[in-house]
Amino acid sequence: MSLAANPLLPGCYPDPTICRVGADYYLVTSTFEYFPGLPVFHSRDLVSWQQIGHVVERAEQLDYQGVASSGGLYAPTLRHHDGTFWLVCTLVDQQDGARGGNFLMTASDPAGPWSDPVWLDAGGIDPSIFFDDDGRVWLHGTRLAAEPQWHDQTEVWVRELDPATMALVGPEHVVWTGAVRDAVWAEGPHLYRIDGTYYLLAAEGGTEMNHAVCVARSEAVTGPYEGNRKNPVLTHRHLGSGTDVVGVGHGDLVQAVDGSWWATVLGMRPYGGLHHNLGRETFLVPVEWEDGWPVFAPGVGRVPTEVEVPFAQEPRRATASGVVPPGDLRWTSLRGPASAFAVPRGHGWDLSLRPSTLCDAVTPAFLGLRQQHQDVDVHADLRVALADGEDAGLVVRQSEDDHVRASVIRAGQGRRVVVVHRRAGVETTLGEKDLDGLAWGPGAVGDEVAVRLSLRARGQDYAFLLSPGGPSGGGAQAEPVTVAVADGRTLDSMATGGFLGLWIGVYGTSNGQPTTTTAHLDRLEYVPVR
Ligand code: 6LW
Repeated sequence: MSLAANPLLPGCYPDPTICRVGADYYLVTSTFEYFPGLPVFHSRDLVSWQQIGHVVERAEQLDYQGVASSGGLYAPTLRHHDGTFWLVCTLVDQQDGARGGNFLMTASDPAGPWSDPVWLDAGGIDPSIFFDDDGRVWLHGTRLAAEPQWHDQTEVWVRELDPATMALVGPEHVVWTGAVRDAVWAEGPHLYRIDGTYYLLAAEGGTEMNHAVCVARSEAVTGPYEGNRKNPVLTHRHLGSGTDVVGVGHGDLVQAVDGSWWATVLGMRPYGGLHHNLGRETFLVPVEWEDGWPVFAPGVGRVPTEVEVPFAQEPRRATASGVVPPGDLRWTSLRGPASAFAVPRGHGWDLSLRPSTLCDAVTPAFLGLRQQHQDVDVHADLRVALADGEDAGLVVRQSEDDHVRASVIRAGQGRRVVVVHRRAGVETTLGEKDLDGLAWGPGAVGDEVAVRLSLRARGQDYAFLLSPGGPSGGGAQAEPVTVAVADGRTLDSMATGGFLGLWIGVYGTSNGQPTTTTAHLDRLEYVPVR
């Protein structure tokens, strides 16, 4: 027996989808504008999870340049059938909708490589795929109702997919609009056949405080579906905003090797008020069957902090910590591969500055990791000889319009570290230090400035610190200087809108000018405190 600690995946890992192949479990989550996209995790026991790859890792696979933050890759579904892994997902382009739609990719190894997309002739979001025992394949998804009876009413549709041609065939069936009248966004549907009955699991209420998991069943895959009178079968919406986990919904079911049932769901952990800077995270919930219906977290009725997994042998996963080397799968860029501007070197990266900035919905020179812990220290040892008008540094990122940058800047001969808060597109300087005026000097060789920029996140206080850098690791010895403290309550999606948790990363830009400058990130350390 072993205990799974919830969340299974801390940080921005929303819309989890899970499947089992023999003794192996695989899980994928949404990634929106980040690249590589759709991380694939593996476990042998539902307790310890290791990332093994990404579904989207080639620029040619999908083009999401220009797609603004919180557009991009939404709510995937992962399934395995007959030796092949199938993934369906939506690329959302909120700007003009000219690109994107629902697509399907396949792989023989879930670690990759995954195929190029096959675009599906189906609108809406949250596609899912179901392989019936009789060999037929059914695609389903959600979209705004054509003739809504209430605000944000959606409908879940089901249509057959011909796996030979990957084309949708036959009539479409609208099977579900939610369990509760007036419920917004019946979404994230998944079909299963269990003991001969078809089950439809779907979220509703929207992916914030009113989120819920509901279930319906039918004798035929195309319906009619009968809702469970106990719906919603899992929600935290009645627990109030003061509860530890909120917004629980978007479930997917898996049966373990021993016959037991489990669900993955998303939820948020607010702190410092109703703010959830880590985003929507992946949780595990035990499921049992009673009278032909699933009961989520029996006897408890809510997402447990720890889940007993009787068949698990392995210990809990080690907490992520320390230096994050270039090969670490946590590194992500934006909308395209980091190889366009970054080269691994030693424990870190050489980062070629780009004219694009963090405010542009393209691939700026940015490399970051999810903030996975409320209290965390992140240290970036950075060396750079900037040209006039360029800047490079550490950033806490929600989006193009909302982030805080602690940057080395050069204006004329003056070199400074400046902390700028971009909030809803408007920039405010929170603090600055003149590097040339500091007693310890910038640790510079020639024109090069060597500094350690640190983020010390303690709850909603995001302090940006500066200490001397350089190969001697001076940053570890000198007492850091606080440049500014940003209020994290302004950065989470409750404050900014959107679907994402925070990322912490490094960046460099020439602010629109041609450049040959390379910033050297000697190493980045991510050290969780709590
Ligand atoms: C996703 C929807 C949802 O498409 O949020 O929580 C949307 N559920 O199913 C974006 O993650």
